[in-house]
Amino acid sequence: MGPCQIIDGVEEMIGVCGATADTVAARNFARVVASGTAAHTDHAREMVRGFLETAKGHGPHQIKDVEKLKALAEVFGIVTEGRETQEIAVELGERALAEFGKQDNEPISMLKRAVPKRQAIWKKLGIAPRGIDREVVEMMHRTHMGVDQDYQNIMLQASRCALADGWGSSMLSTELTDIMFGTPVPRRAVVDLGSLKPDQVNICVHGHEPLLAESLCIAAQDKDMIAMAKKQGAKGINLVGVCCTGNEILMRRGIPVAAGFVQQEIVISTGAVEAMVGDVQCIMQSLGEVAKNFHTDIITTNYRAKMPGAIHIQFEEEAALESAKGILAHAINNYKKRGKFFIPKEEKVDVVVGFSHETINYMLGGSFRASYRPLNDNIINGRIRGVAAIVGCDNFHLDDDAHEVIARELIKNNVLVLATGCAATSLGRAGLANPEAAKYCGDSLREVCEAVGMPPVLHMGSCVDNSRILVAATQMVKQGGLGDDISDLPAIGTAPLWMSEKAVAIGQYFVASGAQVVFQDLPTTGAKEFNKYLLEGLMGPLGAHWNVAKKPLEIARLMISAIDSKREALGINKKKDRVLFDMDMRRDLGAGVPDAGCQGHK
Ligand code: MSK
Repeated sequence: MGPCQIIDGVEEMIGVCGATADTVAARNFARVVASGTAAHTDHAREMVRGFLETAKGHGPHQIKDVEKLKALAEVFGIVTEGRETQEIAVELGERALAEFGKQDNEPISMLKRAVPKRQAIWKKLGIAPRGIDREVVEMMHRTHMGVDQDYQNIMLQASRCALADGWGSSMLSTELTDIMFGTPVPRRAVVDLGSLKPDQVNICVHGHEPLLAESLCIAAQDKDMIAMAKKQGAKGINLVGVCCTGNEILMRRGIPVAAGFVQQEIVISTGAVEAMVGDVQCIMQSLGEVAKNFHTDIITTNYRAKMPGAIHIQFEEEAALESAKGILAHAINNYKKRGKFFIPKEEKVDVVVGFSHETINYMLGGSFRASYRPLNDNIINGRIRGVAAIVGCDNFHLDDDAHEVIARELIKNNVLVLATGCAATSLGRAGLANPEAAKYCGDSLREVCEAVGMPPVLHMGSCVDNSRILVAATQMVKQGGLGDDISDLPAIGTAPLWMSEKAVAIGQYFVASGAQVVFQDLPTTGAKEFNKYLLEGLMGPLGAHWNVAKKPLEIARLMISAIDSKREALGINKKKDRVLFDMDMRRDLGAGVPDAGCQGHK
């Protein structure tokens, strides 16, 4: 009678209640989506609450991107003309907070940003999310024993729940975080363990919510805190990031990322870290055990996430700066206890990060005529074969260079790569997120990268920031020439080393938005019909489906072949003679290429 994990064809083919393997697997899969959505949603709620406090003038942060504030206010139908920034921000914060607990049946506001065809698909299927929390609750209810027994119907709610994440909580979090802390712009930074400093107090910020990390960044610049560090014999305070909170401060402040998910224990084992400060998500319980061998303190800061062996110092949002200083003081007092340590010198890789969807506009379109036109034109004329997202976690299932192998194969075949999360850290470490990596690209992508000075792998932020990819894909469709829905774009995503439930929620919101995704496995293979439905059947209602490929190169080739199929459907797959660029043509590249739009595209 459960909890049920039954497998097609193995002795009992149905549960005592009559549930089939397909029903059971669909329920479990949908619960994974709900859990991932809940994680992003709870994170986003904290960010919205922090934004509202900031809008009201409380705390150490400010409204940094007023233009973006107004643009988002318009999505919510908030009047901006003739109003003070603070007034707009407070109304936006309140409206955003209401999206979580909305009880009417109207779709959440951000869905309006999607292209009309996709909105119509959601409406027809009845999967436009209504309230963000409500979709998680309904998913949990419908997968309770004896409720929804039809795997196709379960997947409708799984899609609605995932969309509440992608177009709801994650998108709200990214946008409001940008407004508050600044929309990322390209900047040089470093990744990996070499970012630890031998003669400074090293503090790692780990987890996901940038409210803590940003407050620590401000506190670390405080002259009293620096003086305190010097009194202990250190030359200063060195903040570095781990996992996605690292990506948040890397994107906005250029603060280095020391490690992704799988290296979090290694950072401590350098012996050079005074404190690892975490909030929520992806923080291994083993850190406490590893830290016992060193002077490092593990400091938990969120009442939701405590662990044995850690010190808990609650981060109080209402007194953010004071909380941050208290945490830093604790770490500083640890400096004198540092024993033998080892910081690998050779591991210090340059990256160029900060590719928000707005940056892509300016980068390719120029500051005077920012648009996605040049990107679309370069895809239409074949210089860029398509766009691939490499996102999500790292784990120990596959070869640990899977991200790199996939990315190298993609860029070699002229596919532009967008990266987020620990995948982006890993690609940064592999040396692919800087403009010099253009040399690894196929000829035509290399020409584009060199002309614009951009890396072939664009670091777009943390795992919550996958919503940037939804916006970028939507902009590409709206720009014209590449069909009228995300499902028409020569674009595809992968999370080859996924391990977090959030990655499954992300995968499902991409599929429900019309984008194909590839994972290396799914926990559904024991239920043949349901598995087939995920890998093929979702194409019918959603225009996209999941894919599975085991080996990194297989994943890359599947992605290239999916991109080519979309190019063929758009009629832009004709091979073009290679044209050598003179200086004028290179200059023009940023504003659209001479023969753009002449390819007979739709
Ligand atoms: S931290 S969810 S391991 S990307 Fe966002 Fe990295 Fe995956 Fe956690």
